[in-house]
Amino acid sequence: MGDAVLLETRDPAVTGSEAVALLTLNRPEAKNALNLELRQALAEAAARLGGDGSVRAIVITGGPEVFAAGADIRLLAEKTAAEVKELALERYWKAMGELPQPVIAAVNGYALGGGCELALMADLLVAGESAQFGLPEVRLGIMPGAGGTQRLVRLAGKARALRLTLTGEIIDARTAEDWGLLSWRVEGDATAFALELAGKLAKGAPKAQRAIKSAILAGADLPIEGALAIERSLFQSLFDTADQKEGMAAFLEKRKPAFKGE
Ligand code: CO8
Repeated sequence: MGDAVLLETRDPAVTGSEAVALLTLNRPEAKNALNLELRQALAEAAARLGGDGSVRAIVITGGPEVFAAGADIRLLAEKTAAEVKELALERYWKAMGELPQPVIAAVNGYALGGGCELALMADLLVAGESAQFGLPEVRLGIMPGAGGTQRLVRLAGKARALRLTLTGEIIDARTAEDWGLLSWRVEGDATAFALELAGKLAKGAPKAQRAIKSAILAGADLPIEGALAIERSLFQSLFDTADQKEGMAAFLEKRKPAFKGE
């Protein structure tokens, strides 16, 4: 994996749980621009974490200064359409999109282009006060290509999605919050908040969390009847889990549940 992405399991003293993984994009000299090495490292880290049942929540960050300044423009500058198709950049996002655990993006500084798209892929988006979001591809003569147009229009609506993508405007954390892109806007650094949040999520019931992610993500783009059927089926399936028995017993016995992911 090299050192393009740093993967750490967090100190339980910080998060309250050792089941939290922190992924840090680590190409500060290029503002974490997503070159192939960084994309590959991200994909490998995501695949590893997705298969590790002991990891219950994942934070992805670019560090305190910048989240990511987008696709590496040096990689794409001379490419033809056929060559970009051949690169199949979408394959590097696949493992990230399939993570069963809750994924939190902690954004400080710029999240632009592909960096913004990566942040929008997360389940929960935490922005620090320095965060800035944009899909400025139009200024380079291209357009977002990793879900940006589609995720943005679903989150913020047509008026704001077209405003951001046609003008290349960059918006601050407060505006991103107004537009519905964020789960939390925090004072100061986003990563500290995200790690604390991940520690809490890591104590939750993993199968219930996974079912909730599936229902919301798969259901959001379906007609309501089909979406409700998915919800109903996932809801019912949770009654065959040990964690449902534990969660309800703990409530009735007035104690904290100890979920095992079973
Ligand atoms: N690609 C390559 N290098 C970059 C990038 C980038 N996206 N962003 C910054 N860098 C490099 C700079 O070239 C510079 O390198 P050097 O020191 O060698 O000159 C270094 O990082 C520092 O950058 P700046 O000096 O520009 O730093 P500033 O603090 O002045 O500005 C900005 C920071 C505002 C982030 C500025 O660098 C910038 O505007 N970057 C480009 C942002 C952008 O246009 N992003 C969109 C890229 S296109 C895209 O993401 C398409 C996604 C499609 C994905 C498809 C997947 C399937």
